[in-house]
Amino acid sequence: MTAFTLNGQSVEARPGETIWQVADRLGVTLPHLCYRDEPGYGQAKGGRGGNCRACLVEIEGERTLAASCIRTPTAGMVVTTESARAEKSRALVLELLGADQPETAERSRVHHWMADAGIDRSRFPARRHAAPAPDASHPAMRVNLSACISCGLCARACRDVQVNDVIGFAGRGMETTIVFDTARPMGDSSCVGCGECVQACPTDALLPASRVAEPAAAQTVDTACPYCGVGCQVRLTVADNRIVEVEGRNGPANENRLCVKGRFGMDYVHHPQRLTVPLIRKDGAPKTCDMDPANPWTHFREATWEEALERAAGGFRRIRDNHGGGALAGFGSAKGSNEEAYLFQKLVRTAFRTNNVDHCTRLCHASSVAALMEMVGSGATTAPVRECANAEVIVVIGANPTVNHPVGATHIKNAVQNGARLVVMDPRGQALSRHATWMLQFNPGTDVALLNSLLHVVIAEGLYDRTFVAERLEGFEVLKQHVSAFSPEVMAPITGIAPDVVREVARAFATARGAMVFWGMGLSQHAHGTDNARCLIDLTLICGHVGKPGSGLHPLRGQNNVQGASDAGLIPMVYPDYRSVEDAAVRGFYEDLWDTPLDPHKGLTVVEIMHAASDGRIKGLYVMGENPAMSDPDLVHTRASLAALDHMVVQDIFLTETAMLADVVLPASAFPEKTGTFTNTDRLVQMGRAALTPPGEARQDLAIIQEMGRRLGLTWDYAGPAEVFEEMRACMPSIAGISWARLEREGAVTYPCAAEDEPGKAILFDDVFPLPGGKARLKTADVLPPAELPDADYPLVLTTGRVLEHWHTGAMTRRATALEALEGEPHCLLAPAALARLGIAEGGPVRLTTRRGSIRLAGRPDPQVPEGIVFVPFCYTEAAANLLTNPALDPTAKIPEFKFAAVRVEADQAAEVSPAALPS
Ligand SMILES: Nc1nc2c(c(=O)[nH]1)N[C@H]1C(S)=C(S)[C@@H](COP(=O)(O)OP(=O)(O)OC[C@H]3O[C@@H](n4cnc5c(=O)[nH]c(N)nc54)[C@H](O)[C@@H]3O)O[C@H]1N2
Ligand SMILES: Nc1nc2c(c(=O)[nH]1)N[C@H]1C(S)=C(S)[C@@H](COP(=O)(O)OP(=O)(O)OC[C@H]3O[C@@H](n4cnc5c(=O)[nH]c(N)nc54)[C@H](O)[C@@H]3O)O[C@H]1N2
Ligand SMILES: [Mo]
Repeated sequence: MTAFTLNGQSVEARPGETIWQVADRLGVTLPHLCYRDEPGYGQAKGGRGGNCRACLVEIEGERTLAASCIRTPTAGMVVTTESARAEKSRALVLELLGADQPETAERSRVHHWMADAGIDRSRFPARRHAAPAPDASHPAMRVNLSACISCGLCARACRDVQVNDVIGFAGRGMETTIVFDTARPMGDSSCVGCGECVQACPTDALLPASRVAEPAAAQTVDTACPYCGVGCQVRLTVADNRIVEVEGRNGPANENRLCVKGRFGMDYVHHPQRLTVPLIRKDGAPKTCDMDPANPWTHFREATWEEALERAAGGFRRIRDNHGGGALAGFGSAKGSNEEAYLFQKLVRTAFRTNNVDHCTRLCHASSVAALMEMVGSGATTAPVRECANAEVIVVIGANPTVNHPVGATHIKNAVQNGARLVVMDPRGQALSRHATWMLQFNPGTDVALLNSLLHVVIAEGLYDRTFVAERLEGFEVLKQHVSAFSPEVMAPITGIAPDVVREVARAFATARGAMVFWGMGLSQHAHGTDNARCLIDLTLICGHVGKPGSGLHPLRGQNNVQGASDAGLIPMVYPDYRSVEDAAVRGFYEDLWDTPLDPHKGLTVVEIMHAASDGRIKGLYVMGENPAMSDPDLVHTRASLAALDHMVVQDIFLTETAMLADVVLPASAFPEKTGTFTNTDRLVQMGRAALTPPGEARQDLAIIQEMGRRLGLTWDYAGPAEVFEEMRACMPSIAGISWARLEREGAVTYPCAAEDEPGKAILFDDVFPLPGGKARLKTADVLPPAELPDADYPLVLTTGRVLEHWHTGAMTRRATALEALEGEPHCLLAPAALARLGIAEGGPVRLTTRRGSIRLAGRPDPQVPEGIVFVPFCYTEAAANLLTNPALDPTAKIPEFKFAAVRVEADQAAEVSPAALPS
């Protein structure tokens, strides 16, 4: 602590604290414009402000006034903020800056501080005549540089915080101005739309387009983002039951940051196609996905809730009573809350009387979870994303975080800025490649070969952590023996990676003090996905990179609540907290708790349920918040299976492709309309709070599930999510210490958390693994080919995935105005040379055909895609990628091979690619 005098009082500064921060902490208000007291903005690279001079203070013995935002006090310093000289100087600075502020700049902090200082208007003439014309080229943001004070916060936001490096400065003196790339319109630049600059801008120079005019009577609500597993905390500004602005809050996972979807993609909730009344299929209407989501009336009629619920539950009752519970199944939602997931699985197990309950995790990290469970005894991440700040080496394999976990990616890029070395292993290049020390662009589907060769080097060169291996692991000798056959030289022809590079990476990884390992769908979505994960976990374990700072296994969880939905038991083999349905003692516990006999056999998984539907073993399906008619593999078969069901009930917010095949459609609540808890990829349980009321007659998901339960004979009477959460705590030791009241108070708590006075454990397994004997178990895997290899008829490799602006099946994001404006065209990506060789013009029509289906879309050149591969995002209903994909399953995890199929690519003869099917 440093003792000094502030306005005549003795005060103390904490280490590193500036005069401004001390003053602020003690309630002394000082204007500030170029300075932002937030994580990331203080980083060394861009300096920490100090250029606007609005925060000047007087320091005894110094001739000039000092900018308090960059000055740290020294012992005995005498600082005055309220001297006439300081006050006058600050007022003058504000007046000078204010001279250039347009009158209309309602949100300008310059105006705010002027008013605060009692200045009505500036006495100076406006000087800046040369400001460029307002730029409205971006669908989500407006640029008006006549309000810019050149404070540089936007450039720091872009370069230091989000590390996108799009905004820079051009010009000198009075001509200084910010530019996007080389002075392009914002909408044509490489801007990824995160809006960090808008959030940072202290004037109206950068504004969200949604809020150019200030609405009257706005309120704010603190909640979370509905998209990915990073779990960003947001503040919604709401007026007239509409969201007018989204800003990042200082949550543990996002530190005020957001990405384009979170900030500018929330208006899907206001889309005119929201379901507002229950629908019942008209007698005889064909079940087809070929209908207009804006006009359900061709195939459905409106019903009252009473009729729709009775029809929905009555159908399930009839099937259960005639064919047994095993003829029913449910798909719960990783987009819903923990409480909804828990009640949904409880409904399936106790009212349907079957364990046939699953969700999208099956299509996602099922293989990672299977491998983690058998090897370390727990399926969750062992350390949070932000631990990469303490890592010496960071590995990203089979994941594309700048696109899919954009705010998580900023932490990775920040760590690299601060000296961490990054290894990216991916057949495709990506935005992280340029931050990587090693970019291993290896052949798709050869992860086991690559990882085994890394294991080979680490063991052959004796680089593994001997103590960790001896004390914490089982199976090392078998692994050592096994990988001796997989030298980098032997594997190189398979992986395409030079042996020297493999050796270098192996050495850097093994000798790092700490290493964080992130992985995603490129590793998991293979017919050998569990083997891929096993090898990666082996590598991490033998190097001892678990259970200490800067280290950990982190399968980047996808949906905002896929971790929580899995924890809550939306899985056919386990009850909440991953306890086996086949274990009699566990089953007895749940039979007591839920006061009903339970099915002793594990249930069917997502793709197995589809098969059972097509051969008539499953007759009734309840789908809440999933869109399998777009997200499952081999859609021709999947859609036929769904259409073959006797009875399907879909509870969603839109008439999705799946809902189009339903018998009853129930209009539900969207994320900003509900209160509940959500668990992110870091195991952080966070509170989502209702900010809006659902449209029309749409109801809360939790209420709909309960009503369904009652009509199936359950005596449920939960007053709301808090009561459900309390029941969950009673049967889930992992969250025993997280009470609803605590969550309301703290907003976010990490599990496992055993007691209310414990903080929750962010880094797991520092002493034992939760397996009998306490040791982790190494596994071995052999190199096996993907299920379907290219041949003469289908010579290329099809890989599918995501784009930044869209969410999965497009149900939400294609109805978000800015996102659809940014990326509305169905397209595939090919190596530029491959596109040229096929005679396809840039963006020209392409036909992709596999053994299962054919789609037509625009062909775009992308130098990041190697020859021989075509990449297709699966969000476009007009060109659904899953019509093409291979349903071959991993034998352990039952995950389909979304990342590899044999495909034929041709220039399409017909004139042009059809425009988006969704009416605006
Ligand atoms: N914008 C957006 N963000 C999302 C989502 C979304 O739909 N849109 N979905 C969310 C969900 S649920 C999930 S699960 C995550 C998924 O996030 P990611 O795991 O990042 O998802 P993908 O883009 O499907 O695939 C990741 C990478 O795998 C690579 N890959 C392909 N084949 C192979 C291979 O054989 N080996 C290796 N090692 N890599 C390969 C691809 O080139 C790609 O870069 O994203 C979440 N975030
Ligand atoms: N080809 C290919 N296919 C894939 C993948 C791939 O990489 N390639 N990835 C797979 C992966 S990792 C995943 S996770 C799955 C995702 O597959 P899905 O979960 O089927 O995809 P989403 O589009 O996220 O579906 C969410 C649905 O919930 C609805 N919804 C949103 N919020 C709410 C709410 O609050 N309440 C209710 N009731 N409904 C709501 C949305 O309208 C939407 O219909 O896709 C898988 N499919
Ligand atoms: Mo996922």
